Amino acid sequence: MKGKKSIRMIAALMSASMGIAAVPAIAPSAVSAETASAEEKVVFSTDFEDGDVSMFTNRGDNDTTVLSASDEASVSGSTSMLASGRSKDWNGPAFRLDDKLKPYTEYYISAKVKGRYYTNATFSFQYTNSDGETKYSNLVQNLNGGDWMSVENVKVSFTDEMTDVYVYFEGGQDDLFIDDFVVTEASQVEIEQDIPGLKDVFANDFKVGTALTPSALSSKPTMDLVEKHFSGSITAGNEMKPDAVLNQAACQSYFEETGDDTVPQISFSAAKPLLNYCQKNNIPVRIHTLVWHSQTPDWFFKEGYANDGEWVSKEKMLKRMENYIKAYFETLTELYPDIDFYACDVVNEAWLEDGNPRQPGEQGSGGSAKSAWVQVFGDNSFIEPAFTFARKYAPDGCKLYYNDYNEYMDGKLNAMVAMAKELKEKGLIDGIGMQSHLDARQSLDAAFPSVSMYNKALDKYCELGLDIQVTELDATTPENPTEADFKVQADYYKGIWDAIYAHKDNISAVVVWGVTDDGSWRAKKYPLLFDADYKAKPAFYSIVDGREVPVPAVKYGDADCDGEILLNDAILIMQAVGNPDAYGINGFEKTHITEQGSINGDVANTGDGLTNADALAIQKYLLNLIDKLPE
Ligand code: 9MR
Repeated sequence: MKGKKSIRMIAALMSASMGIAAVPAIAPSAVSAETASAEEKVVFSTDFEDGDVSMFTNRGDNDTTVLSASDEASVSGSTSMLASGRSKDWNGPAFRLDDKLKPYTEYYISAKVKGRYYTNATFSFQYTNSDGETKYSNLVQNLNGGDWMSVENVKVSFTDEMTDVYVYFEGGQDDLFIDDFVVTEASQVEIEQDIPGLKDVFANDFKVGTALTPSALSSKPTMDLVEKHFSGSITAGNEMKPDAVLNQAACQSYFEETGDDTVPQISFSAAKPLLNYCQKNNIPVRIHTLVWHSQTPDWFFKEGYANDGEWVSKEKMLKRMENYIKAYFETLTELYPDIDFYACDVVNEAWLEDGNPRQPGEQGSGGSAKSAWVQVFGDNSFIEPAFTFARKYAPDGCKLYYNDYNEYMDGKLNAMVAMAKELKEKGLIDGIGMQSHLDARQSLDAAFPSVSMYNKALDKYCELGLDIQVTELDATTPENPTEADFKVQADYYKGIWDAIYAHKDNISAVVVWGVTDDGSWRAKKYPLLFDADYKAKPAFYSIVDGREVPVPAVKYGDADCDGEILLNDAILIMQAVGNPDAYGINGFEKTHITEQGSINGDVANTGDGLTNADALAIQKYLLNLIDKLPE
C-alpha cells in the first residue's frame, strides 16, 4: 500500500515540478524534477491512514502540543496528523532527521499543512552544533491561506557535526493538520573526475581556493568540487566578518561586570563548521575580514555597545579596535593551532571609486556605502592602526592585506597604491587583495573591466613590490544567459586568468568567490566556473585548456612532503602500510600519506609501492648506514 502511495505522490511532485515554492534548506541549489523522480528513493512516507504519529514529536521543553491521528481533515484518504494544544508560536510537530537519515546526503521533504481555521505556518529546520548551541532557520515561510498548503521538495541535509536535527512546522497557535509527509533521498551526484583539478594545474604558481558558507558542507558534490579544485585556500563567505564574530550581549555583560567597555567579546561559533573542515583537511585559510564598514554592527561604535548609544570617541574606538583584533587572532589560534591562517584582509573596502574615503554614518543610513569607522575617526585614519594592531597580534606566517572591489578604477587604484606605499614603508602591509568581481557581459568589448584595464591594474599593484592575491573572483554573464553568453564568459575568464598568470611571480593565491553558480551572491548572472549540476562550464575549460598538471619533482625519503627527511617519514610509511584506512594514500585528509608522498617514500626496490622496507631504508639513511636514497 505504502509503496503504491509513494509512486502516486512522487508523480504528483514531478508534475508540480518547477513550481517549487521551497527555499533550499541547507545546500542552496536548484531542485530538479530529475533528482526527485525515482520511486526507490523514497526513504520515509506517511499519509497517517494507519493512525501512527509516533515518528513525530512536539518540540520538547515547554511545548504543549499534543499529536494524534485525526479524521477531521485530510488530503489523501481520511486521516491526517493533528497538532493541538499549541500555546506558543514555536510549538509544533517535529520530525527528527539525524536518527533516521544519513549525514552529507541531500533529501527532499514534501508535506501538506493546514490550520484549523486559517493556515499560517512556517516550515523550519533546527539542529545543535558542536558547541551545544541550537540553531534555527526557516525553510518555507508564508504558508498562508484558507486551506491545505504544500511544502514541496524542500532540500535538507546535515553534517556529522550536527545533532538533534529536526524539521518542524510552527507559526500561530492554531491547531495544525499535517498530511502526506514524504522524505525522498536525492540521487547521488558524482562530480567529473576526468578533468584536471584547478589547484593542481597551478600548483607551481599560486594557491587556488574558494569561498564557502557552512551550508556547503553538507552537500557532498559541492565538497567534492572543493576537494578536487579549490583546496588550496578557503575563505569563509560571511562567518568571519565582524557581524558574525562580535557578540553584543557578551560585550554588554563584560562591560557591566568590569566597567570596561573597550574589550569587545567575540565568538567564532558561526565559522566553526568551516574551520573544523579546514583543520581536518589541512586547508589554508584566508581571514576575511577585520575592519570593514559593512557587515559590522553600529553598536560596536556606540557607548555601552547600545544600539541607540552615542558614538564613542576616537580614543575609545582605538582601544576597542586593538582589543578586538587581539582577541580575534588569539582566539583563532587557540582554537585552531594547526590551521595555516596564511592571509588576512585587515581592512576591506575603505576607498571609494573616486579615491575618497566613505561618507561617515551608520551602515544602513542612506545607502550602504557609509562607514562608522569614518564617523568615529573623521577620515580613513583608522586604516593604519588597524594594520599596526594586526601586525602586532597576527600569528606568524599570516600576511596582511588591504582588500577592495573595483580595484582597477583609477581613483580607487591610486588611493590604494598611495596607502599601500605608506603602510609598506612602515612595514605594516604585505599585500593587496584584488577582489575581482567582474562582468563579462555580452561581448569582450562590453566586459567591465576590459582585460587590458584589469591587466594594467595588476601591473600597478605588482610594482608596489607587495604580494597580490585575487580574493573574490567571479565574472557575470547577462541575466538569462545563452550559450553565446557562456562562450563570452569563457573568453573573458581566459583573458583575465592569462593576465593573472602573467603576473604569477607576484601572486600567491587566486580565490574564486563560490563553487557553483546557484550558490553565488550573483546567482542570476551565473558568474562561476561550475554550474548548478556541478559540471565544469566553458569558463573552466578556457582556464585549464592547453595547460598541463605539473609533475612534482620526486624528493626521495620525504614521505610527508614537508621538505625534510626525518623519522616522521619512516613512521608515516609504516602507518600507511599497516593501517591504510587511517593513513593510506589519499590526497586530502592530512593524516593520510599523499600520492606524491607515496612516490617520495618508495625508496627501497623503487617501483614496488610502499612497504616496510622503505621505512627501514629511511632509518638506515638517517643513521648514516647508507649515504643516499633511494637505497
Ligand atoms: O558573499 C557574501 C554574501 O553572502 C553577503 O550577502 C554579502 C553581504 O555583504 O557579502 C558577500 O561577500 C562580499 C565580500 O565579503 C566583500 N566583497 C564583496 C562580496 C560580495 O558582496
